[in-house]
Amino acid sequence: MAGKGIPLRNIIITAVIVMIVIAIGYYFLSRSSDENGDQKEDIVTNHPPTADAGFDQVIAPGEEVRLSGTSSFDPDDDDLIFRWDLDDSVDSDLDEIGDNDVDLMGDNVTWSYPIPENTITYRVTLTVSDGEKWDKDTTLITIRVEDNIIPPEITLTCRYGNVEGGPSYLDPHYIITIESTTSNENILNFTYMIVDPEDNVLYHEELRIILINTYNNTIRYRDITSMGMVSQGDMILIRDVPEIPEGSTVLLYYLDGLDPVGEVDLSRT
Ligand SMILES: [Ca+2]
Ligand SMILES: [Ca+2]
Ligand SMILES: [Ca+2]
Ligand SMILES: [Ca+2]
Repeated sequence: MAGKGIPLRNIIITAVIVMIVIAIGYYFLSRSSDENGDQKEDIVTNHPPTADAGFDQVIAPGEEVRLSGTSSFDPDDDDLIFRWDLDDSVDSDLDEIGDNDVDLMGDNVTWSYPIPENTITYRVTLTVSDGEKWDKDTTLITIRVEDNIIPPEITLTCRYGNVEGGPSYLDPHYIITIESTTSNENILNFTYMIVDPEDNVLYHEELRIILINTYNNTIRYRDITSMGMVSQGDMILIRDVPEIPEGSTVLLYYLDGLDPVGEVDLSRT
């Protein structure tokens, strides 16, 4: 029993030693191979940058747009080159690719697009490069043109005479008629002005003030067609009183417009 026990113990001890040696060898072997792997990767791998062309922007016509690519980054902290293509629908360098043009360079750039007639959106493409690898990003620049307010054009005529109606209409009046208007617009949007021949302003107020048709008012707005709107067939009646002399001019203004949308001289002929 004892003779058999000794070789068995030796075998076990030997086996354990061998296993320890193998484990230690494997540990060092694997560690050194990892280190070699890492070193190898550091040498050959340049990571590409990530481009960030910034937020989409809405600007007014004629406003300068500021483009910033400073949120772009490179994992290796390489210096980056920034190339901006300001309009992907235009091929500035004539290579038949619309979004690869070098219209501007730099991390922060400014640009003024032409003033458009209607709202327009440009797709801007930023390409950032670390000299070897690159990335692209796009941002949308919208130049918003507000809906144009188109004022009506109003044709006025003036005749002089009596008006059908109550007692004060028996006095002669300047009868101003809206002969035509390019659009029916709310009376609240208008002001009127009466200036005498020396350009002194006799009246300047909102048209709605004279809409209330009381007989004794000097000036009345007769809202005959399309109630509440300045429309063809409506009349402005001006009683022939001394403070509004012949040769004065009646002017209609729409909203805050500087130019009158209609005017007529007061004439008795
Ligand atoms: Ca890099
Ligand atoms: Ca382009
Ligand atoms: Ca191109
Ligand atoms: Ca009307």
